[in-house]
Amino acid sequence: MQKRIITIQDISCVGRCSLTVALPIISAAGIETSILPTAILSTHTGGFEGYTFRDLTEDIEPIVAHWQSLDLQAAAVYTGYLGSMKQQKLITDIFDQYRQKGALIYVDPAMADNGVLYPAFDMDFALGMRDLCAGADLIVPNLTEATLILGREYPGEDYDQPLIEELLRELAELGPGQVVLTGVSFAFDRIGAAAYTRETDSIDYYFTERIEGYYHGTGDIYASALLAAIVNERTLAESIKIACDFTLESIRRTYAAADDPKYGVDFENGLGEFAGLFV
Ligand code: PXL
Repeated sequence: MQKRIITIQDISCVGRCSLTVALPIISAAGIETSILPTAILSTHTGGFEGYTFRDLTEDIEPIVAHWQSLDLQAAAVYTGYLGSMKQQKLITDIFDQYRQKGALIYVDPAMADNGVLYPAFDMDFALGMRDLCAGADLIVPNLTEATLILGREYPGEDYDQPLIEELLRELAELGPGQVVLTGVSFAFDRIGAAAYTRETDSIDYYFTERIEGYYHGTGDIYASALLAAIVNERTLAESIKIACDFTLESIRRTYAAADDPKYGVDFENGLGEFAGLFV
């Protein structure tokens, strides 16, 4: 039976992040992608002025109630950028429902980068995200999000392997059995991810070349590719590699074209090869 992932994130109409990347990436991996949009924005909130924002919180319960009447199954439920704290509470109930159906609960606590929260969020929102992560099986924070969730100081570039491993184990203690930390770098020209599995207390790393600059939406691309690989039964170590390579190649194309990274990166031209991994 074909697998289905339910993903709960905003629609940023322009800017290649959240649902506009999750849908094509997960679909390309052969998985049906059902969506629960949390908000509709004209663009994402990173670097654009005057964007529109329509909150869709009111639609969440009726949509999920209808799905329940269909007994809709899912291999995973994946949350990304959320519109409000009320949504965090509603999603806790969705997690409970789908955990019972055997779904993997997957949280990308998309709320911050480079030591700062995204413009729409405050510390209360970050605490709500911590609670959501506690109820997940697998989480995929960047270093900023990891430190916000743990109430620790953001270390900037000033960290070493023992600190990363401490963060991984602390995050897993909150609840998730597996944690993937993104944006990890121990050498200035290399960047990648660290993956922790509590059951075996094991840590895997994967690094690629670092391309200079800040590229919007790459966390969402990474998270979507990672989950697509996991639901396609790749190991966690294989999946962090697949997601890192896919994200790097997307950044590389946008860098080579000198396109404005505010509009996200060219993942589209990697989808053919990505799909080929899963046939
Ligand atoms: O890529 C994360 C993201 C998703 N959705 C919206 C955003 C951001 C990051 O800024 O603003 C609306």
